[in-house]
Amino acid sequence: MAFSIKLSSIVRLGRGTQLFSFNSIRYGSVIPFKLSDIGEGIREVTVKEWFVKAGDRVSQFDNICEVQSDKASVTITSRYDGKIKMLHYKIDDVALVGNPLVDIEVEDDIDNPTIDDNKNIENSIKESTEENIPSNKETAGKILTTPAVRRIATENNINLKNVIATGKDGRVLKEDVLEFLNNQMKKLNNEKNTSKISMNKIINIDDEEVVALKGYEKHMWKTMTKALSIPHFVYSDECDVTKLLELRNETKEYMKAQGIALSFMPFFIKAASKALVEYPRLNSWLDETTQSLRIIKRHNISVAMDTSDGLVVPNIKNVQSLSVSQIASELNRLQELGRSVSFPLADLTGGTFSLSNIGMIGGTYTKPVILPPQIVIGALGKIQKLPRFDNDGKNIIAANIISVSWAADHRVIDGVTMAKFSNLWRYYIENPALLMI
Ligand code: CAO
Repeated sequence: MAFSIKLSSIVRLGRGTQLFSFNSIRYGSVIPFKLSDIGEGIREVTVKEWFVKAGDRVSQFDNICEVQSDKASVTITSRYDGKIKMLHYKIDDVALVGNPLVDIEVEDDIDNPTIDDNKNIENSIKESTEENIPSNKETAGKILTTPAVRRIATENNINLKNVIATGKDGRVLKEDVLEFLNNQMKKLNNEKNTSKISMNKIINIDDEEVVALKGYEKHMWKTMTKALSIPHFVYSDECDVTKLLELRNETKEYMKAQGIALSFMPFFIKAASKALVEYPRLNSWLDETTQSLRIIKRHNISVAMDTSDGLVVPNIKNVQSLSVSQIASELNRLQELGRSVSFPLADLTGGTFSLSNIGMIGGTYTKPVILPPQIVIGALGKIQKLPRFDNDGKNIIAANIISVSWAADHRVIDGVTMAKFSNLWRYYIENPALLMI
């Protein structure tokens, strides 16, 4: 469910007359279509896919491109009818909010107008804008103009004080605003060319490559730097997963027939949720400013996921109400999104407790890093066949062992609570039938 930016561009000019849209003010005008503010404090995005190329015709709401911030993927749709003149970025380039994504040669509502038609349009604009000027000469911060022109300026983040006015009595005309826009475009293109030249200078060294951090990598930088200030208490243990292996082997094929790939992870997740029922404080967000814990009843379990674009941590919502197979199905869905690296924002936000399974790669113990504002993360090592004493303590048997390491924010969680939680989690994992009830 990627969200799209959809803005109506119909301009109504006085007395309810709908004359034309802003994008058809002048037939053939080239308009920089800028990346709008997409919320969540996102200032820059990486361009992941173009749905258009130069020369393509687009209509309002047609898909232009897919961009990815450090939080989500967003499909950008056209605000204009017209022809794509130029794409400002290549795939994987970083685009800044407020800067042009593409140039669009906008079209008039009237097909192929003749010069006279254009004149008529211009005239009707003039007439209508004149009609819209209030009798007391409406001003905006002492700038004399019409509401329609002011709206165009607002849509394009233009401060009217910077526009050279050529109208009567210093009035800013829409032509002035368009001229200003054109100049800005030229300036921006020059700046882009200059920065490209200096960047080439840096990376054209034979034995080095400069790689700028992007998207999820930048997010990892931010959250992990923030996590540095958290005093981590780490508690590790091992757990016999022999019964779990059997249970999973027994059910795996059946689940596969239902279209669900069942790994160990859904059991680890369910066991964490069941243990959280007993230790609800661990499912919290820490508010450092008010020094308070927000204990959350929903178990939105975040799962560290390896993707081609780096570490992403989507979460499975309301695990407390889900069965193991429902968790498996949700995990499959997230893994599918991980393959195309296109997570909707909703899957990436709201996590309350984290698990990281790195065991399919290897490793025994690891020290996981907490994902603030959460306060606990668990990490799993590789399942290994290891010699262990049986329950009587007399015979050595081949046991299937997995190690688990919990990291807790020691400002708010003490070691004993973490150890008790871990024991309960281990109990569920060693008696996995309980997870199916
Ligand atoms: N030990 C041994 N085998 C394991 C295992 C473990 N701890 N965990 C999973 N496996 C097995 C699975 O059972 C599966 O085998 P089958 O094909 O026989 O079923 C295989 O390894 C691959 O598993 P998977 O990756 O498809 O599925 P999963 O549910 O176990 O894990 C996910 C899902 C998203 C956790 C995993 O794909 C992933 O991305 N892990 C990396 C997490 C990570 O990057 N952690 C580090 C964070 S800090 O940088």
